[in-house]
Amino acid sequence: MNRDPLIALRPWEAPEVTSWGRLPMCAVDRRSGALSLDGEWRFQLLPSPDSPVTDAWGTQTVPGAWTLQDTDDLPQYTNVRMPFDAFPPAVPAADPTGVYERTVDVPDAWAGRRIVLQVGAAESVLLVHVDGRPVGVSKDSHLAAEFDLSGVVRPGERATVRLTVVKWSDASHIEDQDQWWHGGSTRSVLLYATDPLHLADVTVRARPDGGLRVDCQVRTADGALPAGWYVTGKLDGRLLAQDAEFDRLNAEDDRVSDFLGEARLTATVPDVRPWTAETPELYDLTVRLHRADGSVADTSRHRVGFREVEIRGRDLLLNGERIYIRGVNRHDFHPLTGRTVTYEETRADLVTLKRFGFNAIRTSHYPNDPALYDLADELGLYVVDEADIESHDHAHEIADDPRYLNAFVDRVARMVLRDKNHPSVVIWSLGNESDYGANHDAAAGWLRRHDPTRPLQYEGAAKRGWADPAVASDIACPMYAPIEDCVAHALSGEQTKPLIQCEYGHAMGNSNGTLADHWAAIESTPGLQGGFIWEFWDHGILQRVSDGRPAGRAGAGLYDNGVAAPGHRWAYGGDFGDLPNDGAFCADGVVFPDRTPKPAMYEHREIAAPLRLECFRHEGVVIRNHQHFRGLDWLRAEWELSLADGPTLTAPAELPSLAPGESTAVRLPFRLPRKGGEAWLTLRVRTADDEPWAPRGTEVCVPQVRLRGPSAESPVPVPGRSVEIDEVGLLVHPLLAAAPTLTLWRAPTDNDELGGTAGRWQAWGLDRLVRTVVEVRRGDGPVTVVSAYACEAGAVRHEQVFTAVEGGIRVQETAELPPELLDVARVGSVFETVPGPDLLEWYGRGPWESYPDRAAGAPVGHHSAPVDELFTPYLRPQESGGRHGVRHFTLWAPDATGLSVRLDEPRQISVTRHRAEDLTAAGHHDELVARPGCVVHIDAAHRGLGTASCGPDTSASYLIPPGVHHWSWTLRTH
Ligand code: IPT
Repeated sequence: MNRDPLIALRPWEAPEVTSWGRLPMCAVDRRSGALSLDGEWRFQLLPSPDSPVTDAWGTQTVPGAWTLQDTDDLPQYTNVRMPFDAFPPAVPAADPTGVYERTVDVPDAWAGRRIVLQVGAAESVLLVHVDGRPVGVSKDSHLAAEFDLSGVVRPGERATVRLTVVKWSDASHIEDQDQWWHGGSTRSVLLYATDPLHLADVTVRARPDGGLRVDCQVRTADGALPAGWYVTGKLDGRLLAQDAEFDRLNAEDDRVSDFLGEARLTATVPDVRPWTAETPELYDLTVRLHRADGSVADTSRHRVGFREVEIRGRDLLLNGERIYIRGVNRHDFHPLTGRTVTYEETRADLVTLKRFGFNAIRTSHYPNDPALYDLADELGLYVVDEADIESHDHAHEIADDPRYLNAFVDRVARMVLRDKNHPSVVIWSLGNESDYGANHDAAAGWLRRHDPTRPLQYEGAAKRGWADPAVASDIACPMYAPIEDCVAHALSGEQTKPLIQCEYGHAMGNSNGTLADHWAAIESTPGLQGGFIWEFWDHGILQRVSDGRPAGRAGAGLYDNGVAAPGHRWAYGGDFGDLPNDGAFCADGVVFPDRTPKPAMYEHREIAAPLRLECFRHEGVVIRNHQHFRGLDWLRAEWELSLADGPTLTAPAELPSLAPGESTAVRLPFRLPRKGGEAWLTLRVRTADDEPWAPRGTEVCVPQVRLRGPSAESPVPVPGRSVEIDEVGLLVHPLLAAAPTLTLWRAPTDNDELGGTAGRWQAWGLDRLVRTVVEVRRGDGPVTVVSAYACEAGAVRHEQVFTAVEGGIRVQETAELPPELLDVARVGSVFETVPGPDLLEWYGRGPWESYPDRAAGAPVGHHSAPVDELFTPYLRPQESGGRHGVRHFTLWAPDATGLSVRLDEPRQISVTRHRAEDLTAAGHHDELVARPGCVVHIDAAHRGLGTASCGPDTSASYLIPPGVHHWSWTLRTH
């Protein structure tokens, strides 16, 4: 039996024990001036917490997960289910336990001071020993734990700090978030000293009317407070003094004691510049605690934002304004280091979000690294701060289990105590997917008393009734609710709370269909205020293919543009031999694992555009300022007029001066040329100066309006010339390696797979249509080929009429889908070119990938890109690389030969190096082998993408009806 008292207690199977010897959480930041204990620590991994520590030490970098640093305990990915079979609070006997040890030279200068150890994060139970003596225990994997070492270490001497981190515990059952399981000491460790007389906490409240209140808690390490202490503050250099009225009232109420000191600073700041996500104005506050003789015992620095959050009726207001929440769910994530993220990496995440129009983050599903909040304050992002509670697999059992009551209250309270001074935090969240029970109400009760200045939300409570005043959620915050349900609720007359979806728009693979439809509904329906896309990251871990191990920090730089370097891949569930696992469901973000934005990001950017263009007859267009708080002066713009059959003209734009919400008509900068066909007016909008999140000249949005519609092309037949068609009715053409045939199928997207449509297509046999020629009619002019494409669900009649026209061949196609083929992937032609063409030029939506229900962010114009760059490398290969609304395109070879296609009307196309079956067969991007030629799809109709991998499918208007489909195109060679 292990004689260590911390081990003997077995705190890893005792949910009532949330900590022992841990200091209360507070908002005083001790990072600056502290001694960093980050770096190499001696390390060994034990098979269980009660196994004896041996002499076999290796090393590990702290902060870091051992699962990513060359141990045999590898990452495992599960969504809802627990990674082991044991009912809460039990854990398996095999319970990897990391023992970290290092020595610390405690500075001489700390004699007489209070010395504190801070462990930034440990998954999932932390036991602390110093020089062999038990010091403390902590749970709550994503918040720091502090321990007073004053009586334990001696200044001027060396101490040995041991952190024992137990991976599986009772706490794992309430940290069952949809993410990789890791173990380790994953945030910074530090040691700091304060005067025994110190600021134990500081609470700042700053309102947009300039009202400022700073509450200070003053303590000594032990014993009584010395007489005569007082606090002062400085706000941007202006001195604030302790509030005598507060002291007098406290004295009258008998609220002062000789060991609990409370003081308040109050002020009214004139002409305050309020904080908003658009205008993140911050003031520097320094709070000083003085001894009676005026000398400074302690100092605490804060950045203050003057702002106010309130719910009025069913509107969430910031500084009195109803705001839209353009949010995303974000995990702390990095493909090399897991949940260990640096300040710079977090900054890069937030900068990316700002550049793509996001204004809010839900810290799914735990309090994030402290840097996130500092950066959100500074860059301007609203934060829903979420407590580390998710008991998904055993949600129902745990929500009312009194053994977990402490943990629920503790986790919510510690988050609030840490983050309460951040202006960016506008809403608290009680956690995620944990059903709803008395433990939640207990936490909500504490929270409402402690911080009445912010609303709280909890999806599990809200779903008991979006309008129910009794549940612990001030916001109706459903996940993945269909647009129609949200609109219906808002129109029902029953709505009592703002409706802001905590998760929507599941970004798995090629997804985010109907985002624009969601926002059209939100912006036209009072009561709807936005939501948080699920999610920011694709959680692919960089893996060496040779030995299947995580690349870890050695993988730095071994990826680019969303793709892992040769010999590497982005691992998802199962790739580390992890069982059970939930496969690629962790690859569901709007950015690749290296933060490369997916095309869906551009869709979001345009939907969130600060400036809108609205059509206004022929002489001008209407410009609208679509922000809440800012003018347009931070933007500059250029007009573009792009003609389908002509050049793109540009002209400088003078942006009008508009207050938020205002609009005005401006004259068209161009005279529309009589020739040139279809015409689009685009405003290319960039930052006028450096923004904290974007250098001057960064593109912000590209709104556009159509000035003239397409004109139909009527190619002139060349009499007497006919098209070469072989005996089985296939087009013979020197540049085609495979003639155009009918296809009704696409490589299933994650939405197609998980939403069930792919299974139906498979059952029908759409992936293996069998073509037979019914008839080839040849004459003087056009050649008509009638084919039948058979599958389990019936036969599709397909007709192609080939006509020799000036400069090429016109192909007129008709497909007749029987009524059984309701909802196919596409109706279109597919052909392959000979090797050679490698550059695509097109007029249509672009430059990035777009689909029928994700096309709002891709402006119509002339675009070009290398064929290899048209394809989007989703982690699990699937339909990808499509371009919507294409009117004509040319495929060029390096020797300036090529072929072009002109379509009868704007259609979906794709040009890639992969057949649909190649994509379907591959499990990872690195398994794809590029074909030498191009695989070209021209679709009469292409099914929308939707978000059915978790949430609603696409809307009915993006489905393909059975019946007759016509399309035609003209092929020319150059
Ligand atoms: C929802 C979870 O909250 C989130 O963590 C993630 O798993 C997401 O789904 C899917 O990727 S829960 C789901 C049961 C709706």
